Parts: sequence; structure tokens; C-alpha cells
Amino acid sequence: MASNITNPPSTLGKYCVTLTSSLVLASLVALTVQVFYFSPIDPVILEIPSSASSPSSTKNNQLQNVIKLGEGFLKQPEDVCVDKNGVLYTATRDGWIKRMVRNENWENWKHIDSSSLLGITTSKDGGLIVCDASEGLLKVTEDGFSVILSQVNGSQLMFADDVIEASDGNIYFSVGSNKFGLHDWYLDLLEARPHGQLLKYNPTLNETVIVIDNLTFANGVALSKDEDYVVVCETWKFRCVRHWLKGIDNGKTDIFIENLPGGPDNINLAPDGSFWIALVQLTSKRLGFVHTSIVCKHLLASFPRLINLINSATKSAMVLNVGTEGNIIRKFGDNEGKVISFVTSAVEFEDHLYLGSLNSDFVGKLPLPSAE
Ligand SMILES: [Ca+2]
Ligand SMILES: [Ca+2]
Repeated sequence: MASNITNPPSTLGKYCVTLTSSLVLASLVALTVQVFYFSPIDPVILEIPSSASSPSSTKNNQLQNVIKLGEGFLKQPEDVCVDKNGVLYTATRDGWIKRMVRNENWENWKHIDSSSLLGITTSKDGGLIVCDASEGLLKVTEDGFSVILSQVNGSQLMFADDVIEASDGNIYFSVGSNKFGLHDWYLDLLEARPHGQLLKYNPTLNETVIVIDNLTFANGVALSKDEDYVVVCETWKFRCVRHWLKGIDNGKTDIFIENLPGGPDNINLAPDGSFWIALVQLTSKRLGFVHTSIVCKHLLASFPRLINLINSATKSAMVLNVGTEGNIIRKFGDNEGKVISFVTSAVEFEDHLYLGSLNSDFVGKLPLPSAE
């Protein structure tokens, strides 16, 4: 009889439920093992200042007035600098150093064949010093490029982020992270531990020393007008740190400005001795919980395709003008990123601000008087 060779429906149903439960349980165990055991990060909670948790609350859209220089010609120009002749330079993601002479025509200047060029600065004996997050520090002149520094204490210099040259020839530069590379920057953000450094390279002695260790993503570097201190941006800490090079505090490190309304990227000295700091939006009101949940951090680190869900940096832009006392003088933004977003650098030259961005194919130019 059929009832002797088939299970009764209720028994079959229970069997199916048990099988499904077992499969779900096994999948959950596998997912948990995958997420926690193989997670590439060892995260801690990121402290987000209230000023940065809802950055779009400030009504400030002056950056929507930027003139787009070299639109379509410049792939993700992260940093900009201007030499003493007024020539504007930027390093692009496709490995070019491009420049614009005063007539506003851009040219391909030197090709470095790297997808990891970051901070740039002019050098006092001509040419530029360029950070290559894969190769180290490069010198770029009319003759081409050469490597200035590729190793620190016997190890490859990785993730050189920004650089400035002092008048005595010493080169101060940041290392974003000693653990994660440029293309894994989001893992460093999720881990939120201090893997960054500020270093000083003395070309005469061919010696590199650590100026500040344990920075939570070391980024922009600038010297004060009198070179009595150097400032380095600590992006995941929403602050900039100052190290004294002269005076009674020589050798000491203190906080220059903190509780910034975004993560500080590049910092540049303004002609009047103040600084311009570009801020990137690291979080949003809706997604702030990601940075305070260890489980979420492991999940995102294990499934990198999800990272775009929380990447808020491409949704707005903000730059600050900060005085020598760490006081905010001016703040310009594009809250919804309508014209420019993910601004990583702001350089003042002849009453204009020049803006680099990792989400643009142009350099933004903002006339300063009309922006006030
Ligand atoms: Ca720079
Ligand atoms: Ca940078």
C-alpha cells in the first residue's frame, strides 16, 4: 500500500522543516566563520564628533560657484600646487602630472605610469615632489622623474600620502597607513586603529626619522609660514595635529584643531599664514551606526562591494580656512555635491582657491572675494 512506502505528510513536513533549519543554521555558521575568522580587519569603534555626524545641516553652497578647469582632462586630481611662476600642477589617477600655465590651457607634463599618485608639492630647487602610494617619494622635473625615497628602515615605503619641503631641505611626509594600501583605504577606516605616521627625510644625511607615530590615518602635511611647526591631518580622528620645530615647545606635539565637521584630507598654507583644509564626509546620519558596530565593520570588510553603500565622501564637499590658533575663519561647501564633491585639496593663489577632488574630472577654481 502506498502508505507503507511513503512517509505520512506530517512526518515529511517535519523532515523538510528540520532540513531547512539545519541548512539555515549551517549557512549562518559558515557566514559567521567567514565574517569573523577571515575578516581582514581588527576593528575598534570610530568616535564621530557631533559636528561630523550630520554635516549637511550647515547651509553652505559657495563651492557650487566653482569654475571647472580642465574638465574632462583631469582624472581624479587629488592634490594641487602652484609654483612661483603661477603654474598650477595636479597629479591624476591615470599617472600624469598635468599642469596649467596662466593662459588656462592644460598640458600633459610628465607621465609616471602609476595609479596611486597622491599629495604633491613644489620643491625649492625646481620641479615637484610627488607621493606615490606604491613607490614612495618621487622628484619630477623637466627631465622626467626619479625616486627620492622608496625604503624606510629597510622596508618599502608604502602609502606615502602628502609631502612638504622645508627651506632647510628636510622633507616632511605622511604615511596614511602601515597596514592597508591606498586601494584598501576603507579597511583602514573600518579598522579605525592608528597605523599612520608623520616622517622626516633628511636628503643630506639620507636619513628618515619618525616625527609622530600612531596617527589614525595620516594625511595632509603643511608647514607654518615661519616653519616653526608642521601640521598633519589625522583623517579618521577628525583633527589635525601640530609638531613644533622651533621655540620653547620644540619637539612637542599637540592638537592644532579637533572636532572637525569632516575627515581632514590635504592642508595647505595660505598666503596670509592661515591654512586651507579640505574635509571629506566619512559618514552620514543614516549610516553612522556602521562605524559604531563591530559586527557591521566585519561584514563590510568581508564583502567589499557593500562599501559603496556607506561611502559618503562622494556626496558633498567642504573646505575650511583655519587660523594659526586653530580657529575656523571661513567655511565653504557644496552640501549635496551638485557641482563638486569629495574635495581633497584647497590651495589659495592670487585671491582664488584651487580645488582638487577624487570625484571630479576637473580642478575647481573659486574667486575668493565673491565667495565671502
Ligand atoms: Ca600637497
Ligand atoms: Ca590625501
